[in-house]
Amino acid sequence: MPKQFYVTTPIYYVNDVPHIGHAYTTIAADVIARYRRLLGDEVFFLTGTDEHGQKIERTAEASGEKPIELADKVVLRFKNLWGKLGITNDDFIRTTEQRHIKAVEEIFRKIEKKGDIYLGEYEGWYDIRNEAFITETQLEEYLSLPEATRPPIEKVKEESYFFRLSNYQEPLLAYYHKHPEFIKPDNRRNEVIRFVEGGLRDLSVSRTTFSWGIPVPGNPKHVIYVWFDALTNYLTAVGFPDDEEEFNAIWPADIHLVGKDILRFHAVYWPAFLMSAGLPLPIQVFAHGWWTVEGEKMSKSLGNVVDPYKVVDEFGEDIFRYFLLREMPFGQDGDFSRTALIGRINGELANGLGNLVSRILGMIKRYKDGELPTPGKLEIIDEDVRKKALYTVERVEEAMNEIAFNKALSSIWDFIGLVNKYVDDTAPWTLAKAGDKDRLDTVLWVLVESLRIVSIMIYPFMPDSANKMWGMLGFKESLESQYFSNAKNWGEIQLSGRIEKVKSLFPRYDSN
Ligand code: ME8
Repeated sequence: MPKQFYVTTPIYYVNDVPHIGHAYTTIAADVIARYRRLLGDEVFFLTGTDEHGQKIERTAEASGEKPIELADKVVLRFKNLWGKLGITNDDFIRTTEQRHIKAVEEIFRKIEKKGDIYLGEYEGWYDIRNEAFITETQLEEYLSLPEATRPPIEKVKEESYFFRLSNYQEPLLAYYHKHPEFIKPDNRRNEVIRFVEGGLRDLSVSRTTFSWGIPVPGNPKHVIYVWFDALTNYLTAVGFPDDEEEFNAIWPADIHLVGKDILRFHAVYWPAFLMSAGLPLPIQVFAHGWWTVEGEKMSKSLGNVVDPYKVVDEFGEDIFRYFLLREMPFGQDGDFSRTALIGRINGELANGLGNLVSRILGMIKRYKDGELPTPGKLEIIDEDVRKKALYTVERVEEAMNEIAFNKALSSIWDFIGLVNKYVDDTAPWTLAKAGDKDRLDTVLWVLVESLRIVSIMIYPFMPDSANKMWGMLGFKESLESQYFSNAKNWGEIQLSGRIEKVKSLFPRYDSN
């Protein structure tokens, strides 16, 4: 059985409701999953929630709830949102599930057996917001931050189990060098390498001063460090430790998508735990950038947190998906603003794609009574569209391989621009008036073929609009039954059907 393509998002903390950062990574993962399925791959797409730890325990306490009650409530906000955003995850993992507790206990035992866990005492600082132990060097960085944005830190002194992370400095560096694609983008990879070269201290992997977590096997006074617990989710969901067959068919992950702030956990701690446990390492960890909002850092205290529910209710899932992936190159930072959003909707979606679709379908209704045209001999101007279509599909493939969503979309939109121009240049209305039926049919056919290809290419990004477009084209075969390679089969596929109803794909918005 060929290995499944395995893509993950971080599992999100349930102390807070979903925001644009959560939506961003999850949409990106969904686009990759849909694209891979179009390529014909078996895909396993995982997301979920991170429900243990001191932060969740404290948040629950503050609202007079049990941690599990808080988790049960917030998890629905995530699950419902993924439904609204068209997310096609194959599983949803919660770290409070029994299957996960078992997996964490098992990997802890394996690492202990290897001799990489010992009992000691942790004395130092802890950042509860990020659930992170702070080294002396990091402490200086923390103290240099403006107080308003600095995560609160607390001094901790307690008995703790440690993981011998220091033993993994050399193996990790060797691994990064041997696998340059392991950490992306390259500037982030260099940061991680510098961090590891600076020396690794053993990592505290248990706490005793609160209880909301998975007890250390054999010493229930300790709960396992929440990041040790959370990272293991990627194994739990694919059958670890009991279902070896499933595990071998899916693990290792092909790509872990993470925000830049949690790259260290995924690119340093996680591979070290896996090496220690004798398990294969993920193929790639890709760190994306952060959104500011209207030019400002997004924060609860500023009250500018973007609520994905509101954006979807106002604009719909596809527009949100499109904007997030088009506006900011994956891996860099960017800004979410209403002006930019409406600019892209009006310019690229309503005037660009929407207008093209309604123009073409309107002409086929008018001149052909909705019947799909068949072509005569192609002229040079038609051949140019064909060549550009093929060229575009290849650019999209390249861009998707390097997780450059914005490049893929901008190539597709270059093609849309070219097809719009082709309509103006060939002026089908003049052909209709002159009664040049053969030429008119050929031009309309080139246009239908172009829209067919555009539908396939935009499907991973805007599944709903792609399906609507495909449906309006009147093809009997479903878009979901297509492969990405069909976008390269210009003129080779005979799809049957007829155009019935033409509706507008995207509304225009007032720019104020
Ligand atoms: O970190 N722009 O959970 P979390 C873009 N439970 N992304 C943003 C963002 C912004 N303004 N703000 C936050 C956790 N994010 C852990 C993960 S995985 C084993 C455990 C991203 O709920 C951030 O980079 O805090 C991170 O990837 C996610 O949202 C926040 O997740």
